Amino acid sequence: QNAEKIKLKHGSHREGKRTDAIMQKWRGNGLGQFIHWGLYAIPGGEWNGKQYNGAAEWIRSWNEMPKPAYDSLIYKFNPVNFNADQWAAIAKDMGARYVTITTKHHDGFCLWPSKYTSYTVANSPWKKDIMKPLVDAYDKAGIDVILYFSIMDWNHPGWRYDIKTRADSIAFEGFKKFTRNQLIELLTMYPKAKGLWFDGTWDKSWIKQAKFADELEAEMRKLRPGLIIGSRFRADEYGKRHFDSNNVLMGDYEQGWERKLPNTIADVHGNDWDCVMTIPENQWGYNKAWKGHIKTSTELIEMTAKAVSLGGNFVLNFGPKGDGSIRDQEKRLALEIGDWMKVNNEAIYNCGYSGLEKQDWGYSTKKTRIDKIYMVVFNIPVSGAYRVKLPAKTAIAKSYLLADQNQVLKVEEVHTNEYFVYANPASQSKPFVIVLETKKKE
Ligand code: FHN
Repeated sequence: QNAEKIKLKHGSHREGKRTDAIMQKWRGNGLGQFIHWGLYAIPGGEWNGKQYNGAAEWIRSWNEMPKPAYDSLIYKFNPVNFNADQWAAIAKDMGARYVTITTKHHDGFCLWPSKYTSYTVANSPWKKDIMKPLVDAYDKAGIDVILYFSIMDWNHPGWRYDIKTRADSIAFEGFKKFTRNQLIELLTMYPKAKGLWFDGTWDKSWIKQAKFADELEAEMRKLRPGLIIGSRFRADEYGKRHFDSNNVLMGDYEQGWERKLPNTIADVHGNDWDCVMTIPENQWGYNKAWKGHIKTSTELIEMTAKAVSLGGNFVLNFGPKGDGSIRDQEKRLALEIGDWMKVNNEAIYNCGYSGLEKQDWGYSTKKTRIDKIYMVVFNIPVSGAYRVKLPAKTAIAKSYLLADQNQVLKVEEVHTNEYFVYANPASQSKPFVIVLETKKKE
């Protein structure tokens, strides 16, 4: 469409994907881990013997939860079983290549000793910085760290949902300074962090700050060249979020895929994106009583493959307990995913959209810059024949199972550029990968 473009001062500042090495690395990560950890992990979704129905990290907003009682959880924050190296090892074994960690969620509690508020780890019985050992441990494990930061802050006296009066405006100006200070502080204290993952940016008060947020973003990018910031940070001057008033993505990647995945490549408009996913239903922070459907490792692997096949990354959330340990169910799932990744990660890392028509057996990914296609199989055809349609002038040079490269598979061209690959995997209970090495057709 040739719709006339609106002149925007605070819209997107780039069209198309970033091409620098830092972003290419991010794009090729495939699988990530999300960590939601804060004071909410202590009640774990329960207060006075009653179970909160919402997400555990939102318990402060529950009528039954007295705000002073929540806020004084800071005096109970003493995670004696916290071990940053163990967390990083779990992520590494799972195959995660980046991690997003909540430095501060909506409750305003800071996992780093911020100088700008007293509501931090420094004033808890634990006293010590949590972010530093985490950033160091994940970095040592070769996992990139992204800092999650909630703009909405229930603890700050200047926070407003909207700005209606002059008093609101004065209060919010103070809040904006505080927010800027904290962000510069985080980037200065943790220079290894590769990006910021913003949240809590949907309220009117923040949406009205197009100029401030745009300038702050520019300042942060200048301070840390290559910094990755998604589409949740700021709105344009018309209050449009994620995509500006000209429908151009704001930020380096689309951050709208929360607990859902796109279905076709058209859904992602040629942008980078990642999907953040919970293991149970909508629970991010630790909840003692997971309810409803708990995703299996096979489902999570399928989501990972689907995300990569549509050019995105898949980020799986963990909610460590108040004492710093990670629940057994999460550890088990991480191990199961990791077992699969150890054999099949070639189909996930540095892979993206294959350009091939979707087939019923699963999802296809393609290695960047190499003529290799990976067919990640979730539905086994009774016939043993896996249909694949290649672009014109492309042929299959060789096909084999990623788990057993000696098993060369029979390939038959059934129509021009349409093939059957015949496979008989040893185990039919796990997803598996068929590799296609392609070549130019003579
Ligand atoms: O309200 C939060 C929620 O608690 C959680 O942090 C998720 C993660 O993407 N973000 C918000 C909801 O969009």
